[in-house]
Amino acid sequence: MTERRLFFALWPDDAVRERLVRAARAWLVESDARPVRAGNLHLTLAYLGLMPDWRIAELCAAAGRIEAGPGTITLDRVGWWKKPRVAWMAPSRAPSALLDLESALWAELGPLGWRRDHDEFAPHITVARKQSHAPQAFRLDPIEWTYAGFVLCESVSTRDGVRYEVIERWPA
Ligand code: 2AM
Repeated sequence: MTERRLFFALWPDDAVRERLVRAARAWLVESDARPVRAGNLHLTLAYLGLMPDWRIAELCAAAGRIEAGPGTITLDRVGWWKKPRVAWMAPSRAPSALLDLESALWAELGPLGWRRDHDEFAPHITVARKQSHAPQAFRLDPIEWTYAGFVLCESVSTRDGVRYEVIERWPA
């Protein structure tokens, strides 16, 4: 039996990735944290964890039932969480389309046996890991990101570190 580490996410286009990388580089210039590689940047909607790959079909069926609609996220805030040691970029205000999408996803995942492991959705994009101290203050030039869909991703461990691979895409 093959097990895979899976999560649903919003997957930025290349232009947004590039802006995130550039902004993170400017912000974390004096940090020894590990920047997330451009191709791995994403906004997690639902972390599912390790599971047998036969469950992918039911996840895909559940995702296919969602009707949420596209949205625009303005990433205008940076932050740092001490325990997971991650530096992130986030919207000050999450658009309702994004909140609806996350709720719709969990509404579908519940009957399949998944539970959110947190009370509140804190949409963010992790831009660096192993950030052991609070990074310097930074004013992020707002990055506008219009997304039109979401993805199911697999976290794959490689010799060069983790790589996220898109398994399937859906329109939002
Ligand atoms: P992040 O969203 O803060 O970056 C894949 O591991 C993605 O799922 C990562 O982006 C990770 O954190 C997110 N995630 C959420 N909960 C997680 C958990 N309990 N374990 C690992 N990753 C988790």
